[in-house]
Amino acid sequence: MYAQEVKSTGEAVKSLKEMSPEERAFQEKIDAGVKIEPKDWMPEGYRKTLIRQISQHAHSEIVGELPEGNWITRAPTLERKAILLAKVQDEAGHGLYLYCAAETLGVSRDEMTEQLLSGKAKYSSIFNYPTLTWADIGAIGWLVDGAAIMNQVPLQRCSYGPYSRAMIRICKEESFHQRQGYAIMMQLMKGDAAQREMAQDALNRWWWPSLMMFGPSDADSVHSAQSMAWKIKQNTNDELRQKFVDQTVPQAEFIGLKIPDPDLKWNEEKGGYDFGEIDWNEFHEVLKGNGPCNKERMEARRKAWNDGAWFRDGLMAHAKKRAAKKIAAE
Ligand code: FAQ
Repeated sequence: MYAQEVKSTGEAVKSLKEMSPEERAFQEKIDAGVKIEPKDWMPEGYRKTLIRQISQHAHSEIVGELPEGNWITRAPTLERKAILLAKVQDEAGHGLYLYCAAETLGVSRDEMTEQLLSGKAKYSSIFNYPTLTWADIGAIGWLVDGAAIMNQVPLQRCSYGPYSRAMIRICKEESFHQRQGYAIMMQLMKGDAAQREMAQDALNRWWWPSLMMFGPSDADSVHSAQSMAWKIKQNTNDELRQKFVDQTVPQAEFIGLKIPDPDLKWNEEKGGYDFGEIDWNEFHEVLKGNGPCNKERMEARRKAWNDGAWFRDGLMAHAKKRAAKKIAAE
């Protein structure tokens, strides 16, 4: 099977011969490009992989509101404030579509939140970095949303129907997000020396963490081989990272920004850029909770969850009362 060509440290992908009849029929459906829907039979591993990925994706959208939310009150103009407000609201919407898609796999919203707050579920490493200046809002839109789109466009073709459909809506909005970020950078680069320096400084700080968003290199990716066999993922982490670099370097050059990588060089033979080694130690430290803002981000999510307890309790009490009334009337 094609997926075994991907190097992986994870479990070996079963060949068709090793599969049970049910698993084989499932794999044949996937290979034929038929979408899997919530009530269809699926291997437990497929369900678990999707719950893991979709819920972590949802958490990333929600936690991802925090770095940008930091600048809503300080946006430089009314227009920029309105745009940023709309973008941050979009991210909340993405989180909600994704939580709903995960719920179709039999996990509840409360369980997913529990997993985030207990540290069992991850969220994207990128959101553990601080937003120090207005240019960081440009860099997030341009680079972080740019990387998110690169990863999410293929997810529109994911084999699981509800995830694939959620991604179609999300990608439309992400494209606008990326353009607004690039527009901020462009505007700053047309400004004075201090503004240009601010834009360059933001690129210097966000470039490498953006490359880390695509996940570990293919040799270290635990889940890629199986996820590709199940057509949850269509590309490896390194393939998407390379596409992102190739797309972004000319955009930086066009507005006069310099990518902070002395090893960056066009490679005629491969038709793409060679780039420097990612600091994987930094990536793993951020995943372990030791990034610059991990504690702050989790505290904010915990506070939001605790502050909303009265509202959830109220809703439950109301629902229970209505249910009791209905039973009494029957
Ligand atoms: N950060 O074996 P792989 C956005 C974990 S949305 C943290 O390669 P996989 C929108 C991975 O979970 C951004 N953890 O795993 C926005 C696994 O650990 P686990 C989020 C990471 O799943 C913009 C372990 O490492 N997008 O930005 C990261 O095959 C602006 C081994 O890795 C998605 O979630 C990381 N960067 O591939 C919002 C897209 N990378 O789970 C606001 C959907 C890897 O076993 C503002 N997800 N890990 O404990 C995916 O496509 C995949 O899950 C990957 C990882 C590609 C992220």
